[in-house]
Amino acid sequence: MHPLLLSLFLPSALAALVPSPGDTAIIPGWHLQSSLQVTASLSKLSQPNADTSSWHRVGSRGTVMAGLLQNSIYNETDLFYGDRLNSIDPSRFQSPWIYRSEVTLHPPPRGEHILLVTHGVTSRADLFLNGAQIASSASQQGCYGGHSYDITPHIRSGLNAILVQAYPTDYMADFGQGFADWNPYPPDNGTGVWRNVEIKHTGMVSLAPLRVLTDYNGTDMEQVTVSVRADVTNRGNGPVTGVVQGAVQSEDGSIPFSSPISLRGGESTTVSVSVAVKNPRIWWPAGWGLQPLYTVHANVTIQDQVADRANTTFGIRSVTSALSRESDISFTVNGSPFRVRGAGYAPDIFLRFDAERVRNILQYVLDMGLNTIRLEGKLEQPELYDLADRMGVMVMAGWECCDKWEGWEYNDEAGGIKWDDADYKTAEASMLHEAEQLQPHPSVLAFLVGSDYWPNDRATAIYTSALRRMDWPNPIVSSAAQRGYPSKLGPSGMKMLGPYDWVPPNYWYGSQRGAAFGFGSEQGAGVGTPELSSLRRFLPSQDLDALWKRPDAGLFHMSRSDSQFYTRSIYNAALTARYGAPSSLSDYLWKAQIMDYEATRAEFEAFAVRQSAPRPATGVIYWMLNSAWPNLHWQLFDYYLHPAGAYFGAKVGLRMEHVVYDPESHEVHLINHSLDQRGKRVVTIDRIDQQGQQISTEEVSTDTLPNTSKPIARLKTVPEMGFLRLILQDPDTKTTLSRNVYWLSATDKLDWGKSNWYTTPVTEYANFTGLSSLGSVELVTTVTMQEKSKSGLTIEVTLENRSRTPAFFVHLMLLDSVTQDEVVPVYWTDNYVTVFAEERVRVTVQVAEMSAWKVVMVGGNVKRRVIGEGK
Ligand SMILES: *[C@@H]1O[C@H](CO)[C@@H](O)[C@H](O)[C@H]1NC(C)=O
Ligand SMILES: *[C@@H]1O[C@H](CO)[C@@H](O)[C@H](O)[C@H]1NC(C)=O
Ligand SMILES: *[C@@H]1O[C@H](CO)[C@@H](O)[C@H](O)[C@H]1NC(C)=O
Ligand SMILES: *[C@@H]1O[C@H](CO)[C@@H](O)[C@H](O)[C@H]1NC(C)=O
Ligand SMILES: *[C@@H]1O[C@H](CO)[C@@H](O)[C@H](O)[C@H]1NC(C)=O
Ligand SMILES: *[C@@H]1O[C@H](CO)[C@@H](O)[C@H](O)[C@H]1NC(C)=O
Ligand SMILES: *[C@@H]1O[C@H](CO)[C@@H](O)[C@H](O)[C@H]1NC(C)=O
Ligand SMILES: *[C@@H]1O[C@H](CO)[C@@H](O)[C@H](O)[C@H]1NC(C)=O
Ligand SMILES: CC(=O)N[C@H]1CO[C@H](CO)[C@@H](O)[C@@H]1O
Repeated sequence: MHPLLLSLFLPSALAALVPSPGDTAIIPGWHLQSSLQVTASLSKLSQPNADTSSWHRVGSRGTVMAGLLQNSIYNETDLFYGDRLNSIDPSRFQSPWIYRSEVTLHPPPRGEHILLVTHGVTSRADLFLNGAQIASSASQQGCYGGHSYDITPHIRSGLNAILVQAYPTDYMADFGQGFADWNPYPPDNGTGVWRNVEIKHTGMVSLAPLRVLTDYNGTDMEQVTVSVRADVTNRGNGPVTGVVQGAVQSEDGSIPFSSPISLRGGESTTVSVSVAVKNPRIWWPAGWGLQPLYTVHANVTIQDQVADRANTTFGIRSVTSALSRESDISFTVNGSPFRVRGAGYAPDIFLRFDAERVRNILQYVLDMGLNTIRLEGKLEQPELYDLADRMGVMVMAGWECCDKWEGWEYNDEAGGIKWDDADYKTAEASMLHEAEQLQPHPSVLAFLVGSDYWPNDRATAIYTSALRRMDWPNPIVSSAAQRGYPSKLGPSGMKMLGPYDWVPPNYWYGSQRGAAFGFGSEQGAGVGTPELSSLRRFLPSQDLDALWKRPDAGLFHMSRSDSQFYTRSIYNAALTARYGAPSSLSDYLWKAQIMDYEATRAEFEAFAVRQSAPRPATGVIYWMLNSAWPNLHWQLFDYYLHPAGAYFGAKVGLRMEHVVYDPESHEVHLINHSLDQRGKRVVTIDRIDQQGQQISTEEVSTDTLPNTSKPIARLKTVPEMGFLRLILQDPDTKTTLSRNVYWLSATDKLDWGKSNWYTTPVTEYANFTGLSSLGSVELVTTVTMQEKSKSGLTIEVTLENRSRTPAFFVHLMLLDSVTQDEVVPVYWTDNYVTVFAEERVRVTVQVAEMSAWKVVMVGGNVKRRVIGEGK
């Protein structure tokens, strides 16, 4: 082994990991091996001298599959290609796997303690230290089961061996993180030490993670009371007195606090200390304001000696929820109605956590104009919540469906397996642990204690008392659906009525099922087709062919083969009927991007239009934001972080100030999601025919109001085929706030009565086939680099017509001139644009630093060409 690598795994014999009370350290890495490869007993193997040099080396946290990938036993590029994931024999994951580490520790002085702290091991684990078993899988259960074990009596001076035996995971029988029908399962079902394990050194009294409550309620307050809650435990047998002290810190300075404590032997209690924060800095979701954060540091001292320390960051903000007369849930943040515009987050299929990747994902969330992500039972690493706090993205957390987590009397979600007494204990430990982790984060909007189904009364009591125990400051929602509810919590106020597969844009303007009223917890037209550059990385040529030649083919990179969404049949039937049969793969993908753009734009627009309706649309979660692996649907950008049609449709539909056409009422609506934009606005409504001839133009002057939508005009006739261009301007500054182009035809006819849980069928499709035979046009383009700095570059592209015929759905790509690959992450202000006669459309693109670039333009009726290059 490389000496450098070796040194990473052999802790220096001198430096103890946690020398003083108050110190906490993550076990930095593990040796990993299958129990099938191990002959020695676990008590032998967990002795410091056991030889595991032939085992795999892995980092501080990772599932078994993540570890095997890290050790090149498998290759990700290869596993993601075609159906090669199927080539892995799952039987090697049906036996336990062993994680072993050695760390330097010293037996602490009398009265001090060393704790081993877990945050969940999937599916359950036995823990050993220096030959002794310190916990068994009877208690260390579930991917969120966080526990701490006092290991003081077993500590030796020098190297100490820690061994974790992780048991296999069956999603139906064990508390893991399952993927339902999202994608094929990882062969190990997520088994292993997927979250960090820590060693903590405390004095006689230990301090649990801090919780923070404030009395801020959304009205202007000159002073806010911040209460810091700390659970203190006397680990000794005799009484002890001491002081909990600390400070709340911000840019404005530091406010100290302290509170004497007096504990009997073995006693635990909660200390609550309050400080007054004058002129509080309020935390806002992005788009509404800044994200100022406060820090609390606290310690507990006994006779002036620090026994333990803790710290956390928090934000001052307030979240509430309420049910309307129709039982629709709505949220407020800092007193203003917070319309959830969100999407479902997927972790990596092997649960690998790359903070930079997650930061990019959240940056895409903000770039599109979304304000929330939903974690459907995929509660992440702590870094995700820190990022969300700093970036202002709200997080709707909760448990997952379709497996062990919902093994209730009244459903068959867990394949019929019901919870036993031990399961309720695991659920309680999981809820306590996750609530404790999430409690101080200002980004957390709510916790959903059920997903497709509500928890039974026994589980509800356990969940709610665990949340209360952790001073949960946010709404608790009984499920993400309307199927039923525990009386203790009442109706969820959320609907889960589909669709999950393709529906036409006017679906969202209906009055049934998933249409834009109330709160849709997971719904969408299922779109998210990647562009060719991404598809080539995971689809063999026969699958690329199948995409456009075999519309009903099952595809391994759609949902699981046993699911409704294994084929693209519904989508493809609509694509062919509406845009014409694909003549090639590139024609198919061009049409797919048009379909995807229309679908996401319409969903978000309808929820925006209906936010001020008599039965308001209060929130929507698009199903989904991203995928766990390279996928063909249910995503707003692909696994490789390439944004395509679905992304830009969403981005248009989510604009802060926007102008929208309702295809059912033929009304034009002015949308405003902001809280502080007020003033005169002018909307220009142009009707243009397929040849580019202007049919009519109309200008409407109006005043805009915050957080509302209102109708401002109505089209009198709708042409068989043509375009509608809406432009929203601020007349004072002459700036264009939104430009929105629709292609119109007679709308699709929906057969609502034949709706099922995943779609509503169409009996007559819109006819956009004419768009394939628009005459070819030439665009005059200019590409200029506006800014180049260490932080990246900004390039401006302008597109100007040279003919009367519209240039339809023009895709712009920024390539790295060296690799010829598209650059990601990439932030285009707009893309897939349509340019009319006498019009100049200007867009900009921002990327991180790069050496040489070129911009390529491609579209249905413009010739593919490089339109600009630079260094
Ligand atoms: C995985 O395989 C691909 C090609 O098959 C290769 O280019 C890549 O370097 C491999 N990755 C690793 C980590 O070995
Ligand atoms: C993973 O979970 C599924 C669903 O419960 C189960 O059928 C499968 O056997 C599990 N795989 C392993 C390796 O245990
Ligand atoms: C918020 O608290 C202040 C001060 O206690 C009170 O006057 C106000 O009515 C409260 N507002 C709401 C919305 O509860
Ligand atoms: C304990 O907290 C007090 C008050 O914030 C602080 O002054 C002191 O430095 C802290 N001690 C340690 C060791 O962190
Ligand atoms: C806060 O506590 C964590 C451990 O929970 C520690 O890693 C970190 O260094 C502490 N931060 C400060 C500023 O003390
Ligand atoms: C937002 O709209 C609501 C009506 O839905 C209104 O009561 C509230 O005052 C508005 N908030 C702001 C900040 O204007
Ligand atoms: C949205 O509301 C804000 C806040 O009042 C206002 O400044 C802005 O002009 C409004 N925009 C539109 C399009 O209504
Ligand atoms: C769709 O429109 C085209 C003209 O753009 C027309 O030729 C065709 O017949 C129409 N298709 C149907 C099914 O109406
Ligand atoms: C740059 C350019 O050629 N612009 C043309 C756009 O189309 C109109 C006619 O509709 C011409 O007048 C412009 O010259």
